[in-house]
Amino acid sequence: MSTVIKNGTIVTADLTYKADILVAGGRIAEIGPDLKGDKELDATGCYVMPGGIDPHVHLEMPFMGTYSSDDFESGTRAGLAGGTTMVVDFCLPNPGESLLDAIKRWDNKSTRANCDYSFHMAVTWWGEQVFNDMKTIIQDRGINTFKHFLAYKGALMVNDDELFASFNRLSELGGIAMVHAENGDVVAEMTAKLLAEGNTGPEAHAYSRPSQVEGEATNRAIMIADMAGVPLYVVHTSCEEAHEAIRRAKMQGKRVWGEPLIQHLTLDENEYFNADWDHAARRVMSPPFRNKQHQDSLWAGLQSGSLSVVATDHCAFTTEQKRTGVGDFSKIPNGTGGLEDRMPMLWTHGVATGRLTPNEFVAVTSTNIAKILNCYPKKGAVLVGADADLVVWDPEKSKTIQASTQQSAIDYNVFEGHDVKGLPRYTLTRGQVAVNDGEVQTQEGHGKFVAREANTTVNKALSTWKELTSPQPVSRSGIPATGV
Ligand code: DUC
Ligand code: ZN
Ligand code: ZN
Ligand code: ZN
Repeated sequence: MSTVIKNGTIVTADLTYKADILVAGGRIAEIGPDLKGDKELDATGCYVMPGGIDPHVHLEMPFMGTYSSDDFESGTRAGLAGGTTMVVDFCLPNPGESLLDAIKRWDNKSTRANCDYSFHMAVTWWGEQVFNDMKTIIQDRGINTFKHFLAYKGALMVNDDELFASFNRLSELGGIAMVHAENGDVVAEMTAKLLAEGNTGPEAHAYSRPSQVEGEATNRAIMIADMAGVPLYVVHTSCEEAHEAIRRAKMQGKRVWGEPLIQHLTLDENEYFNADWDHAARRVMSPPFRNKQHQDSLWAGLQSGSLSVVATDHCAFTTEQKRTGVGDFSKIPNGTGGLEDRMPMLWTHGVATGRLTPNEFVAVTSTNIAKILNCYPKKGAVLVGADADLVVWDPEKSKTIQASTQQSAIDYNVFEGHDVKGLPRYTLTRGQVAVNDGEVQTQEGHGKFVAREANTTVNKALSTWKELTSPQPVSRSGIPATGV
């Protein structure tokens, strides 16, 4: 059965034009005027765009003594409701566990996905097994991105020697390095000091991770990636110091990308102050929300292209889960939701305010990350042959965000009460209608894994450094001339 999307305006990362789209067999079969299909979806007054890709989610993730509450079913349903048609989750091996065993657990969880998905692999420990498994994960499993936590000391954190070893291995194999960039040693010290001084409330979480810890770790990761010759993707860039390091690296010709979250773009540190315990704790995430100056920096980065992708780090915990941290902020499970709201919030605060063009919106919500992850143009494109992951976007449709009507499994929403204008009329996942005239009609298990190949030829870091090959012995004789 074919479906035709009629009377809409197609918006891609670089073009805006009027045409119909014929969808058949889960893919885009034809783009042009006056197309006919078995079924019609009316896109009058709407933009037809590539479905959103959220490259940073944690669904049913074991973390801080519990599991994040949205799983692959509710998480992808939330995504589709908001126009997101693909998510990328992080597979987290336990200490000492092989990467191949860890991926089996993620394979089992993800069978319930309503839309397509892929995985990043996390490097949570280092050893010969990980070194060997990386090759299999890249070459046989189609996972070319590896995340490293520079924070969460004593749990997920890797040290610089491990980081350098892993980056070198990725450089050899054509993978992409990712980092959660916060200095975990400094955070641990500051946390202990704050607690010892009696600062136990959720606002102390923000004080324990100032922007400098992120700026330092981002710059360190960039320098280490440069020495290893590996491209680097910095997740949840939340502050000017980190953005500055990324900007500088880009100007120097290094292949480095930064990913702000919709939460950091639209919510600020006041959420932790003058707020009751639950309100503040529900917003505890790492990095924490920042002040307006940092927000302005992130918006400027999206406008200038120094920041490339808007994600969510969707990692949703219920109020009950958050309350584990009453009396000790360091025990509050870190994480916030955003999958359903990323696209409407970015449209409302980005496009409707004139900060971003609709084409830039498509670039930062879908096309840029599809290219970085090496799944373009299967994803992130409106092209014949591409997967029919599409959103028919109604710029006039509005709502007030409310937990009571959301798809997510948790009992609150960090954007509660925000008005958004710009919502999906239809969302299609590989041609199947998952949002039908605003109504969510997902199919559990419809989602398929998206394999992504490594790119060994062009995916090197574009460092200004020479390749660090074996050093040549230098023969010197005599006394150096003055000044040498
Ligand atoms: N930050 C969070 O807030 N939650 C999940 C992991 C992370 O890095
Ligand atoms: Zn992180
Ligand atoms: Zn994360
Ligand atoms: Zn708002």
